[in-house]
Amino acid sequence: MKYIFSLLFVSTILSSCNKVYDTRPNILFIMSDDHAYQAISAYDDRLINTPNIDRLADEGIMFTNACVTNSICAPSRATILTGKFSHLNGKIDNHSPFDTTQVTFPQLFKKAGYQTAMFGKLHFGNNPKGVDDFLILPGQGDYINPKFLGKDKDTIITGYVTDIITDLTLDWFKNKRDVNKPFLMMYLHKAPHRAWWPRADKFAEFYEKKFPEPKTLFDDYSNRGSAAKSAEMNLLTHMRYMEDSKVWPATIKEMGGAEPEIVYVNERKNLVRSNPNQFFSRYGRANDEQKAEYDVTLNKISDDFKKNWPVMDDTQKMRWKFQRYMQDYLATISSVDDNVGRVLNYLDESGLDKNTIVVYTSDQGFYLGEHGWFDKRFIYDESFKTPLLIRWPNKIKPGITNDEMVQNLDFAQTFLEAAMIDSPSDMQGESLMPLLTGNNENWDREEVYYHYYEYPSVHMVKRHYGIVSKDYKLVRFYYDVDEWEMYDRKKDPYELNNIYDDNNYSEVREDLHIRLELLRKKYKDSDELNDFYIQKYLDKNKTRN
Ligand code: SGN
Ligand code: CA
Repeated sequence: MKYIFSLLFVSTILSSCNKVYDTRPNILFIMSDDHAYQAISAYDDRLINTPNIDRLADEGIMFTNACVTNSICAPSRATILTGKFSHLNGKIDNHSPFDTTQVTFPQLFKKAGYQTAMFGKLHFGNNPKGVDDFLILPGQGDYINPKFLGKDKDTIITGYVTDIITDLTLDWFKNKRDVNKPFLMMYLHKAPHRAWWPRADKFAEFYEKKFPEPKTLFDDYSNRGSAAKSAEMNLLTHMRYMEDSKVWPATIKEMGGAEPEIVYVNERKNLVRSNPNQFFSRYGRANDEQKAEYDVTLNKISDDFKKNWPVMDDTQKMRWKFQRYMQDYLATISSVDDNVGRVLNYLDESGLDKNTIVVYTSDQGFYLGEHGWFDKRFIYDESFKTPLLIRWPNKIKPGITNDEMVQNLDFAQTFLEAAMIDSPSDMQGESLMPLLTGNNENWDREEVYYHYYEYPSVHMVKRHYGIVSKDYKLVRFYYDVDEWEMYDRKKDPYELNNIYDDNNYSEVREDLHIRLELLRKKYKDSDELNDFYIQKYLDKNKTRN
């Protein structure tokens, strides 16, 4: 109700000049897919320089403990849209359907008179609700000459996906924006998702670079439970020379016929082998001219592989794969950064910057070789945390850093409050407004809740839930095991020592157990719900067989 009054207030003052202006702020929500905070120079400048994304840190707020509720793509997006945990919005993993009858925050913006649009990767559905205009990638989408799903028709657009999503966004700003309405723009990048295909010129540029290895690249997973040991996301064992490192399929064949290194037996006792079709479904999208450009670097990679692979030991192979991984991953980030720059420049030139809240985040973090891994899913920091930078001129003091435990769960309510729209009472987050406006004394959250479900599935990260405060992390892995882990985040920032059974921490442990139970009650999660989702998984698999 209070917002209705403030709106009337704004309208009345301005209508005295014979025109009613809507002064509510615009929102530009920029999200990339799998962008690790380690690959944003405002957070960490050892790997890459991202001057454009860094502008948001310089001119706004940077959260260093921002995290997700469930570190995987579609569930993260469902949480962002609904303001609810996975166990309530039902999108617990990438496979389960999203219940489109639910209220999502863009619908509330549209209803409240905002003009709304979405371009890029959503990851589920083909008809996002609450957006006036959209072109979205089907599922994961493609990097090269991607297909987009539209309101009226689908279309294939020639070019590189990150540039295209930006072109669409800029075109909307320039040609479709209703100047009488505030806007909500969801500008959603596909990059840097696996298989990390850069634009051809960046591919060539980054192939020449060498990157520092993380301290835990050769982690042996000792002092932890079975989940870290059995996950299938190790660079040496599970990353593929062909599809990931981009060695030509023909070269792989020539080198070993049966592709000795690339085949492994997974937890489900399946033989996993490289799939040339997967390689060609990506590279093969390029037209002849694009292929010619890619081929220059692809040939270099394969020549190098041919020369070095036969004489490399496992340590050297790990290092080789790490460099290849970083070269491509960071090359895709470089395009994201350039394109964010294009959009920020447009805001400056058009004057829209002054009344636009710009948010940069990712659907989760990612491992860039930490613990020897790629991918995400775990509650361990690199995938649990996510970048979060917000600029809002005259509201957020430029250049501030904040280490509160904030979550993607909070986004919907934050945006709604900023736009003076009431949020539904069943949303589970908290508006970040006190932290944005420097009223930190009005923020009293001490810990957050996390729950990951997608198991058994690709990368084989066991189901787990837990509580995380600035100081500690307590986690329960369940389903085919029942194991607890606990970490001292301040003393053990690399999370190498499970202190669950350490008597020096028994009081902290008991306290965390109680707090975890309270959080589960508060957010309405329970063992019954775990059983419900496990049964759903089992039923689905039964019908499949
Ligand atoms: C694909 C990837 C996985 C990734 C999932 C989920 N394999 O299966 O590495 O974890 O998507 O990603 S790939 O060989 O097909 O690239 S998510 O971002 O959609 O959650
Ligand atoms: Ca993702």
